[in-house]
Amino acid sequence: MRFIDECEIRVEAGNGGNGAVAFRREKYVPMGGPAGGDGGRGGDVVFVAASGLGSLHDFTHQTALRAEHGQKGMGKDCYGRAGRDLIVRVPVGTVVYDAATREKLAEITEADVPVVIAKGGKGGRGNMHFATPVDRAPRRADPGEPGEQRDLYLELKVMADVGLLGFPNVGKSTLISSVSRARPKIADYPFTTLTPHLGVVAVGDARKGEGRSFVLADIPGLIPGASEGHGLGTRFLRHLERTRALLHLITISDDPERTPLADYEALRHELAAHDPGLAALPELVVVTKADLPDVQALYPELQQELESRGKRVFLISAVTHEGLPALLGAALELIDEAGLRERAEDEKAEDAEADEELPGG
Ligand SMILES: Nc1nc2c(ncn2[C@@H]2O[C@H](COP(=O)(O)OP(=O)(O)OP(=O)(O)O)[C@@H](O)[C@H]2O)c(=O)[nH]1
Ligand SMILES: [Mg+2]
Repeated sequence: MRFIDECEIRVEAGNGGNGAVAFRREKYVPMGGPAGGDGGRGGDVVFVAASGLGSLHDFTHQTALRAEHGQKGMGKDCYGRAGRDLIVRVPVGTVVYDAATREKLAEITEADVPVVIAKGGKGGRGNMHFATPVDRAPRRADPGEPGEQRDLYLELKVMADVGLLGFPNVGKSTLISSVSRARPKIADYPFTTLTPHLGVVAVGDARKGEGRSFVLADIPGLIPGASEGHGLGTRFLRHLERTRALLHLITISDDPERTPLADYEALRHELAAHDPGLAALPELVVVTKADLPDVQALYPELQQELESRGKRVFLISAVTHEGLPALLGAALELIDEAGLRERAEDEKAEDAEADEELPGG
C-alpha cells in the first residue's frame, strides 16, 4: 500500500427534508386540519479515528464523501426519516483543514472519538405547526436547511514517541529494523526510505513483567538545505512534531568533505530553521556503524566534543547490536521524563483554572 500523508477531499452533509403541506381527510370530517409533518434532518459527516489505519490512501479514490439527505415530511402528521450519518474512518493523527483558507478545523488524536466535520441540515417544519385560530388551514411549511459542504485538506502526522533523524545512509532504517518489526527498505544509497515507517520497540523483559514499549518513527534522510526544499525537503519532518524525543544519527561517509560533527551541526541548523519546537525536543546523539574500524577510531574524539557541549552520546552497531540496550533504555527514560513534564504542566493549567474560579483568590 502506498503511503499517503496528505490529500484533498470534499465533504457534503445531508440536506434537511422539506416540511409537508397536507390536510386531514377523514370520513365525516369535511374540513380537516393541517397534518403535514416535518422533514427529517440531514446526516452528518463524522470522522472517527481508527488506530489500525496508517495512511490516507483510501481517500485518493474518492472525490466527495456524502451523508444521506433527510426524508421530506408527509401527510397524516408523519415526520420524514433522518438521513444516516456518514461515518468516515481516518488514521489517528489526521489533521483536518479548510482547503481554501487552511484554517485548522480538527485534529484527530484519539481513537474511537467521533468528530462532526460537516453538520446535516435541519428538517423543515410541516404545516401542522402553523395553524393559528385565524388560519386553521395554513399552506405554509418550511423547506429543509441545506447540509454543510466543505472542501477539506487532510494531513496525517504519524504518532510516535521517538523519531529518528539523520543524513541519508546513516543507518536509520537498519536501526528500526533491528529493534522492531518495522521493515523499511535498506540499501547502500541515499534516499532509500521515501515514506515514514513506524516500529514498536519492546524494552526490558516482558516475561518478568518488566516489559515496556514505545513507538519509533523512521523518516527519509535529510540534507543541508532541506528546510528550503533540498532533497526530499522537510515534508516528512512534521512526522517528528508529535514525538517526545529525537535520536540524531551520525556516522562516517564516503564524502571527504563531510565529517560526522559537521553533519550533526548541519542538520541541527535545518531543524531549527524549520521548526524551533522540533529543535527543542530532547535529543540523544547516536554514532552508528560501530562495527567499522574507521568509526571506532573516530569515536573517542567525537564523543568528547559532543559531551563537552552537553550532549548525550551513544555508540551503536545495528549489525552486532552493540550499544542498543543502553540506547533504548535512555530513549525510554526521555519518554518518561517528557510524560512527567506534560502531567505537571496539565496540573499547573488545572490549578490556574481553579484559582480563577475562587472569589478573591
Ligand atoms: N557496517 C554497518 N553498516 C550499516 C549499519 N547500519 C546500516 N548500515 C548500512 O548502511 C547503509 C544504509 O543503511 P539504511 O538503514 O538504509 O540508511 P538510512 O539512514 O535509512 O538511509 P535513507 O533511508 O536513505 O535515509 C546500508 O547499506 C546498511 O547496510 C551498521 O550498524 N554497520
Ligand atoms: Mg532509510
